[in-house]
Amino acid sequence: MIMYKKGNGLAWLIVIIAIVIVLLLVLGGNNEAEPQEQMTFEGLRNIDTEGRTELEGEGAVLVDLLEQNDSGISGLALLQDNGDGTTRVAVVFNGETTSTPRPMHIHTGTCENIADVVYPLESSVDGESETTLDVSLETITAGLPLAINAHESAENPQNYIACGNILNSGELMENVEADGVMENTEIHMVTYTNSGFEPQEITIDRGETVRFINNSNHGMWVASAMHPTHKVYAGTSINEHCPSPDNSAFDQCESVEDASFWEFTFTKTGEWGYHNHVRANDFGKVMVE
Ligand SMILES: [Cu+2]
Repeated sequence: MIMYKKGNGLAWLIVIIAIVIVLLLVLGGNNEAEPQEQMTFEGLRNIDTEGRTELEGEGAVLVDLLEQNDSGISGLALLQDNGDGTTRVAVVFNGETTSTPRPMHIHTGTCENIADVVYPLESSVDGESETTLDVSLETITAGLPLAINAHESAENPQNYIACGNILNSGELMENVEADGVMENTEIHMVTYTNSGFEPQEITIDRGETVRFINNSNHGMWVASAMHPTHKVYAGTSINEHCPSPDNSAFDQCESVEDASFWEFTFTKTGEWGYHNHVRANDFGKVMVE
């Protein structure tokens, strides 16, 4: 009798687990099939860190457009894949005071070193612009480095008013030569903005590289914990390991302004805290497995 009851209970448990699994699969499948919600200009203007993280989690790319040449105009661009081989690019500007249309393009290169136009965008009018590009977001980000640039007016395109580097929110595969063999290696992106490092924590495999991209208005000097000695990763202090031409100390050893990046390849497993040595309140962590 007792044995029979036990068996019965187990059977019910299996049935319930099976129902839960089926429900999860069905609901999960539905979520994936839903097209991404199109963010309004108003929504983009008022987006917070949580909203940004959510959008980036859905595969969208956000680009901070920083003021150039004292224009007083800065903004945010959102690139969202429409799932049909097209990409929506929505841009909002703050500080816009005239109704002059601002020509905009996606260029190759970075804001520091801007090159040819790859994708023209609709001009921004009253601080708003929306374009549908005939390419998938994957195709766009495969062409990095890219930058979104806004020009003063059709009459004065040589005057830039705002610019932002397009940074892949995920990873970038890069061909690197190791021991004479071309290998595909993963480069993880961390963006340094005016509000700190993003993402603040990442997990990578040993031997992989993290690219720290300065997309802020000030200097970036990535350095291992602890400030100010930077001893944790290398075991040596800043005075002993800087300058570090072999780049083995997890210390950038200098502050670099403008759009630029610094890379570090982690050869030791562990949890490696770091900070911006010239703004030590901004910090992050790389978990190497
Ligand atoms: Cu420091």
